[in-house]
Amino acid sequence: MTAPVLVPILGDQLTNTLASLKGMTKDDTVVLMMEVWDEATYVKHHKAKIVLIFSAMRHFAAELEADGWTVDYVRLDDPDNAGSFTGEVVRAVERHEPERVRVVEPGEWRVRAAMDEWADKLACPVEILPDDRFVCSIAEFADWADGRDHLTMEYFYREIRRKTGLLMTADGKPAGGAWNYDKENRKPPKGEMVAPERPRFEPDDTTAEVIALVEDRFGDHFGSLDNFDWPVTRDQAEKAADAFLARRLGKFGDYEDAMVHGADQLWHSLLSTSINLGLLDPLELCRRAEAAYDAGDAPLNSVEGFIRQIVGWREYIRGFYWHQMPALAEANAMGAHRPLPEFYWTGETDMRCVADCIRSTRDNAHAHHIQRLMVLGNFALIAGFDPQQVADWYLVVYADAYEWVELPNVAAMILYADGGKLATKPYAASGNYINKMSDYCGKCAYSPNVKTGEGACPFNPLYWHFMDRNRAALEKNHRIGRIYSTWDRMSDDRRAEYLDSAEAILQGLEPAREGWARSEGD
Ligand code: FAD
Ligand code: DLZ
Ligand code: SF4
Repeated sequence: MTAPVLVPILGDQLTNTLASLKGMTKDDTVVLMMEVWDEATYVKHHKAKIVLIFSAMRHFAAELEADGWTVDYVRLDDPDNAGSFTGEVVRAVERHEPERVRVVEPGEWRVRAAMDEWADKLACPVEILPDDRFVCSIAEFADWADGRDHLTMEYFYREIRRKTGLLMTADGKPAGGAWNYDKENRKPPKGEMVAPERPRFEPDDTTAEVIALVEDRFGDHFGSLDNFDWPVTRDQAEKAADAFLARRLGKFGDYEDAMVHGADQLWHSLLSTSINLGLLDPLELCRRAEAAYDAGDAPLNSVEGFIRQIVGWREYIRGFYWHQMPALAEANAMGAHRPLPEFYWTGETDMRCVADCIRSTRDNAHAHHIQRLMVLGNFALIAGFDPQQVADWYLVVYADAYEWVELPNVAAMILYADGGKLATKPYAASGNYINKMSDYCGKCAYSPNVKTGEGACPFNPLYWHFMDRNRAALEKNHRIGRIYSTWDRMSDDRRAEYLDSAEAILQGLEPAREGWARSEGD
């Protein structure tokens, strides 16, 4: 073989049509895949997240080999493992003496910064290709965003609908006459709330081997491996998608914002882990959902809602990340500095909603969107937790978390730490919202109807504490200005009761011990 082309494929690039493989011939290409310590520990990822990624990587490598590609796969327990992407690429260049390195841009800023140094460190040229698994490139998003004060997702989403033709009529109008059926995505959980079960994938020998490795090397990381059943191959991911589209898409729209104690899946797709790894093509999923609508098999509020999450929110969040980095990682427009409390890691709290979301997070490395946003995120916002600590938590605990998707959701969507570029107002809410959208409150130690003092739902006084302490920043926002009229109409004593109750709750929060998210000393 003449000097080959070395094609590193990262853990979230498990797509057999990846840009770096396109146009390559199998006999002059060496694919490099690397399990590296740095990636597994830059935050102490949930054990199930590491198992998912390593197992999916091993399966993907085997599939590429079966398809005729040469794969140089470096395992974590290889005694010569250099511990980092850069170290492993340097070693691989020494082994294979390639003509060049050809790689797809990574998802994360941190990795891009390292990759940009490869050209200086390697004895061959480096070609970094755009990741064409997104509908909107980083450059296209920047063109759309530059010069705008508010990066309203809805306008971005309409552009993508036009670009892809998804749910568009022949004369360029949105299907059904409206762009967005968000108002039809908010049914509270009433009556029978039992959704068809998703397929579960028992660990095979490869996954079992990885589970043993992770228990051995990362045993002190957060989370349980008892329920591990994520799809780890394209075939499994396709089965999960088939089951969602056939059996749950229909009610996805109605119950998108509903929460039920102990019901971790409801009508959600649970496809984010597979999409983010590259096992599923997001645009193809949307086209399949659209076909279900065209065939009369699923209603528009569900199909539009699902498509909006994927080609709307997911694409927008990724563009936003690259547009706002690196400042986004440091952003703290609300001046929030309170340490994250220990119960975010242990789940030991009397708040039934929070405890249930953290249980699902620990057991499944997953919680659904409204749990992440309106329970865990809302509490972090109104209690004023430090954005970097909150971002670390979300990056650790969810199996679908990579900084490009986690950070905008945390810093900009839930914490308003970007000062309102993404969200038009903070997603702050009292216990009423959670009571309306869930069955949590009935058996809680607190009551959403008690506003202050003994037995009060903590979300109630913290909501007003948040509004009061951030008045200067929020009062001029026309979407929340009227809230201050309500606050001002209360008597001085009533306001003091709210603030005193909130202070008592905040004083009672035990800060998390060091070492949950990052190794002590990092
Ligand atoms: P479904 O409810 O079935 O939605 C369908 C798909 O839409 C998802 O699979 C996902 O690909 C996409 N999607 C929906 N909302 C978003 C969003 N806000 N941003 C990006 N994609 C979206 N999603 C991640 O993939 N990784 C994360 O690290 C992540 N962190 C989050 C942190 C916070 C604070 C919040 C509020 C949301 C976060 N999300 C994240 C978005 C969303 O909660 C998850 O994508 C979703 O819960 C995954 O479950 P699902 O596949 O069942 O989603
Ligand atoms: C998250 C993760 C982990 C835990 N381990 C690896 C790894 O060992 N090798 C790898 O190629 N990728 C891993 N990943 C995913 C990477 O962190 C991800 O590809 C980059 O952050 C770029 O988004
Ligand atoms: Fe959560 Fe408050 Fe309801 Fe308890 S009463 S479940 S803390 S919203």
